[in-house]
Formats: sequence, C-alpha cells, structure tokens
Amino acid sequence: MMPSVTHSAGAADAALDADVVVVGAGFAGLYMLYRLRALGMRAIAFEAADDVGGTWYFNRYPGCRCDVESLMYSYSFSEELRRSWTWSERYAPQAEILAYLRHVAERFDLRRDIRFSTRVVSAVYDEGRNRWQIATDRGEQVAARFCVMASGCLSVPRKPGIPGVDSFAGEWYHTGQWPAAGVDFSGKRVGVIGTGSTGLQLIPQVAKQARHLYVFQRTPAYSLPAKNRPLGPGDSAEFNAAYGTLLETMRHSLTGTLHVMKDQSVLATAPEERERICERLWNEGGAGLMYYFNDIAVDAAANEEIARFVRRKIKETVKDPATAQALTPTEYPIGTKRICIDIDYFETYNRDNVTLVPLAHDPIEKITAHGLRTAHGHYDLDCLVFATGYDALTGALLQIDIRGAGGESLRDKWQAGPRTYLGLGTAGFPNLFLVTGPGSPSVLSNMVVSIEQHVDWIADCLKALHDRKLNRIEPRAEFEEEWMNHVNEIAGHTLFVRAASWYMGANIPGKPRVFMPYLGGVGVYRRKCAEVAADGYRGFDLASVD
Ligand code: NA7
Repeated sequence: MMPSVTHSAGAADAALDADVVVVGAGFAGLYMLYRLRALGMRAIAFEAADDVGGTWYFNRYPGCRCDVESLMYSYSFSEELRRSWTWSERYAPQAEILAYLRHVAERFDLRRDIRFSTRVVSAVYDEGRNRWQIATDRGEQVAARFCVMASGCLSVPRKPGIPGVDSFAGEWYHTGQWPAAGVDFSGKRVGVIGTGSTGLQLIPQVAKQARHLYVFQRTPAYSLPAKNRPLGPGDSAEFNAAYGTLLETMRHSLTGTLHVMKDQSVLATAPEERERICERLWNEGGAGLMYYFNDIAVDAAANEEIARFVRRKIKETVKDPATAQALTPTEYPIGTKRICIDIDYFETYNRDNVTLVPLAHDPIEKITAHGLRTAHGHYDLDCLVFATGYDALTGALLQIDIRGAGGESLRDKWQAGPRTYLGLGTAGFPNLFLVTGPGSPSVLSNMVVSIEQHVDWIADCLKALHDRKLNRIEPRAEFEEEWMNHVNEIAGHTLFVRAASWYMGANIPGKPRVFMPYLGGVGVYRRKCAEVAADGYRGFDLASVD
C-alpha cells in the first residue's frame, strides 16, 4: 500500500488521516518517511521550512560545515545512494550537505509526502480513538495512529535576553536562521556574540569581508584544527572498499565515528609519548584527540593534561599575548562543552581588522540602536550576529503543545527535565516516538548514525506491532525511571556535569539543569535498544485497542 496523501496544502483538506505523522524533514524525517513507505504505511511529514534539510536548511551562515567527516556523515541505508554521491571535502560545507539531502528526497521521491512551510503546533493523544490529533499553523488537522518527532536536537535558535536586544537599528542575524540570499559584510563594522562551534566557524569568514569585526566572547572555547582538505576519487574509493567493516566500527563505537578509543590512560602514558601522540592527532585534525585516551572524560588530572596541550597551541598561534590569554579556556574541562573543530579560528585574531572583546571583565550592559555597550565602552556596529546557540534537545519538542493520555502535557511532565525510556519514548504518551531524543546518545554522537539506528528501531517496532496485530505501545514508568537513573549515573561519573553547557540546559535561563544526552556510547546504546526489542519490547506496554 502506497501513501495516499497528496502534496497540496491548506485548510481545505482538513481531517486527513495517516498511519504515521512525522514532524520534520531533515536527516531523521527523510529516512523515517523512506522506511514507512517501505512498510506500506501511510505517512505524512510536516516541515516548517519550504524544503527538506532541517538544521542544514536553516544554518546557512558563512563557514557552516559539518564537524564530523563527510564520509562518515552519510546515510548507510542505500548502497545505490552511497555510490551516487561524492563528497568534495573532508568536512562538507552546509550547501553540499543540503544538496545531498535534496538529492535523497528526489532519488526516493519523498517530497510528495511532505507538507512544507507548515509547522506542527499541537499533538494531542485521543485515548478513545487511540490516535494522535495533529494540528498545524495552517489550520490542518491530521489524525494518525503514531507520531514520530524528527524535529531535531538543535533546531530552535536562541537570541539572548540582553537588555535592549530588540533596539538595534542596524542589520542583525541569528546563525540558525540565516537568510537564504546570504549577507554581504563588505565595508561593515560587524559584532559577533558567541564563540561556540558556530561562532568559531563563522568568525574567520566574516573577518575576511568585514571592515572591522568585534568578537564578544563570554567563555573561551577549546578547539581543534579541522585540517580540512579536498577529497579525491581515491578517498571515496578507499572508504567504499572497506565500507562494511567501517560501518560496523562506527555503529559499535563510542561516538558513531571511526574514532576508536584506545585502552590507554593519559596519566599512564609517559610525557614524551603523550606529547608525540597529541601532536600527531592535532596534525591529523578533527576530534581524534578527544577520543584516543580512555580517561579524558572521567579523570580531571588526565583531562588537564590534554587541555594544557591545547592551551599551548593557542598561545603559539595567537601573536598578541593578551588576546591569546583571553582566548584560552581554563574554567572547565576540555570536551565538557562541545569540542569545537575549526579552520583558522585562532589565526583570525592575528588580523588587524579583528578585535576580541573578552566579556569576563567587561560584560555586555546593553545593545543600543547603534551597537553594543559593555561596562568599559561602546562599540559602534552596522551589523550584529548572534551565534548564541539553541534551546537544545528539548526545545523543538516543547514548543509543540504535546498532550498524552489523560491530557497530560509534555511541558508539565518534563518540568524538572526530560524523562524518557531509551530516549525513544516517554511514559504517558503512547505511540509517540522521539528520534534522537534526550536520554539517547544524540548530540554526543555522529547524528546520522544515531538517526538511522533510531529510525530503524522505530520502523522495526511498528512492523512488529503490525505483525502481532497490536496498535498501542507505551513506555512503562518504572523502566523510564530506571533508564533515567542509568543516564544520570553515567553522567555523574564524568566531568561533563562540571561545565555550564547546553548539554545541561545551562544556556537557557530557567531551564532545568540535568545532563540530557546518554553518555554510555553509541555501541552500548545500540545493543541495549536491540536487546529491548528482541525481548518483546521489554519495558513497553503493548496492547490492541479498538
Ligand atoms: P553554543 O555552543 O550554545 O554557543 C553559544 C555561544 O554564545 C557561547 O559562546 C555562549 O557563551 C554565547 N552566548 C550565549 N548567550 C550569550 C550572552 N548573553 N552574552 C554573551 N555570549 C553569549 O551554540 P553554537 O551555535 O555555537 O553551537 C551549537 C551546536 O550546533 C554545536 O555544538 C554543534 O553541535 C552544532 P557561554 O559559553 O554560554 O558563556
């Protein structure tokens, strides 16, 4: 049975019915649609943008690229697809990743099941009919047996509540909602607020254009060089030749990549040997340095050794000693805020047209019509860029009014932080699936590998329900409780909980501070999910109602 939903939009065809509603048409939503179609289920996806791509649609800021290597950051589900696409660089730029996702949508004819420029505003579980009632901002209503949230972990941009934030009279942009037409900064005085992964990618590019660039830095970032380079036919051929083995390695690794942690401690390694390893990994580029030794994430002294190595590199790169000092992170362990991977970030501060404004001793007082005032002065600006991040992991879910059995709202249930079973579902919300939800490895992993694992699990689960003539699945509260304890216990053994990161919700005032992703590793997690499924979906209540 093929989907019968057409591509027309609007309130005219209200009260559509589908087996599954998918929210979002990025990497997760597209693959979910593909799997649902193969199962013969009627699926309809809603996407706020006017095309596919999700995160890669909205994040068009200069310098935006993936910080996982392109060859690993690709779907694995279709060999034909893999052979039909060639990445041009080690770390693909945003435009190329978006083109890849468009290629996927076209190749598998997925667009016909997607309603674009349509935002889901509520999802209400109707207990009597055992259906989700989905409402959109265009007035559509769809009733569906199942609802899959493929709405992204980093898809709700956050503009900070700085006094006067809306009074700026010049042009302003958030990196997560970049204009499709691009922005020309030539001849402009530009201010960038934010030095996370995004700021570090953006700053070198803006510096090349702007008359003057002021970087307003609250917390300095640890960053490793990408050592980006063009990929030649030989790179893909080599990867493809070993693909089966490489894929298995990624799927069973800690992070869903080819970084395989050694059984080697930083502290048990002689200093000269350690230096040699760090130097080699630094020169190879990418995140390898973070995943070689086995104690960086758990032992403060081990972590400090690696942090010191990176600090020394900053000092060697940045010519002005005061700027180098201000760019050097010291207040949190390396890797506990997301490690950045950059191209010429620190080098950018050697340019005459770039000024670092460290906010530690000169905090922002307010944004004015003409720029930005700190405690010590006013910076006149033509453009202001917010690289200030996202309401991560829960933002996209909680901006939808989701109501489960008995009308309970997800916002209420998650008031003290998200609670899930395996990051795949949450008790009290039957037939609702989360792709890379909180409590799963999600943002601590190669998202494409994690997305495929989740989508496969969900699709297999839907098939199992169908085969057993069941139509209702819901996580059991006690299993959710146990899973959350496990997630918290693992996080508590690491240094991650020592940093005020968006992993902890610390970037959003008032957001509960709980460590949201699962730190047990992609491979371990995959095995646990597979065991749960093999054990008849242990921890879920299954039923047939109606
Ligand atoms: P992040 O990692 O949340 O970084 C946001 C940056 O903005 C960070 O440096 C913040 O400083 C800074 N920020 C936020 N609010 C303010 C205010 N009010 N004043 C000054 N500075 C502020 O977001 P990114 O977009 O860089 O990266 C998100 C993920 O997207 C990334 O990890 C990849 O996975 C893709 P703070 O550190 O909070 O002091």
